[in-house]
Amino acid sequence: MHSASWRAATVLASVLLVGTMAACGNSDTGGGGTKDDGKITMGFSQVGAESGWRTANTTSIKESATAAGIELKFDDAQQKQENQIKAIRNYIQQKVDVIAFSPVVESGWDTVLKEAKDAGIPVILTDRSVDSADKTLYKTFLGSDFVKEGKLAGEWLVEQKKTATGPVNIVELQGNTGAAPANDRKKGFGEAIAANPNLKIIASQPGDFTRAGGKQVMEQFLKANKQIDVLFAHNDDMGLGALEAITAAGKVPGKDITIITVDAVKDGMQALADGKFNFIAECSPLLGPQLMDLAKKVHAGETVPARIETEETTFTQEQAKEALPNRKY
Ligand code: GYE
Repeated sequence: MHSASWRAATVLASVLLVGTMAACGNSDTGGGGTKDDGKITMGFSQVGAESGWRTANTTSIKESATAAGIELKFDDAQQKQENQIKAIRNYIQQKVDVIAFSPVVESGWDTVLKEAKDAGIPVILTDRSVDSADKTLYKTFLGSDFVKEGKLAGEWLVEQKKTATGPVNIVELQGNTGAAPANDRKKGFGEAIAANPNLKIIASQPGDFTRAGGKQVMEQFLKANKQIDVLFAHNDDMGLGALEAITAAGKVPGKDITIITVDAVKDGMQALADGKFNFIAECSPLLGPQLMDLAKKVHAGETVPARIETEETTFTQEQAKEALPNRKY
């Protein structure tokens, strides 16, 4: 019921957005813009380039800005919150029309968000959320339900291991410390596997959402733990890095160790189709078109839904084989 109502909200949000786009379509001022040239300027602060997901997300944002006629100022924060805060302050100084960003961590944004609000610049949270108590500091949050992704991953495992009579040892590769998808995927997965007391997380460490991080932490896990049955990696890239460590340890990924990841980028889907991964919960990086629609709307002073959720699915090995030829990212 929860997911059905979210779906309805998402559909409703899309309908409203399409309506706005149509309404703005013929306007030279870009939806009630106050700038001389009528063009909306967006300042976007990106987390970094840590994963295949992030690369696809950046491409989506850049291409959609061009398609929507929005002038994009783009900054790569290299996974550092201080760089994001600096970029946002620059955008405020430059008096951009809209600020959008994907917060590298959840906490510590109140001051800079307040500065944007005081300057009258609307902020759109993209992909990841913040934990600010004051919800008026931003207009909306566009992105996935990360708890749900973790839950879907955990539920699949519960089903796979329902006949297990002894302990099932799970290791977990977390995203960067303090990031919404790391916190939420951990939570959702943990809640789902609680259904079977045989399923135990024996080690859990951040691998920073990168291949190098995934490889390095998996090496440590393999050294420290004799029996590892399952790996849950918070994204494909860490899972892909872990494959190298697993193979080097003389184990067969996808067989000796069941591997579950999140994202479903092309390389992850290939590993799944090849039998090296066992299950992926999808997380869509293609947020650009919706983000640009939202920017036009908030710039025009229209009310937008406080939360817009991305539609996602899951993939088994068979489903990955089918989906792979048409996968765009
Ligand atoms: O899953 C991971 C990326 O915030 C949803 O960040 C995003 C996550 C994604 O580095 O691959």
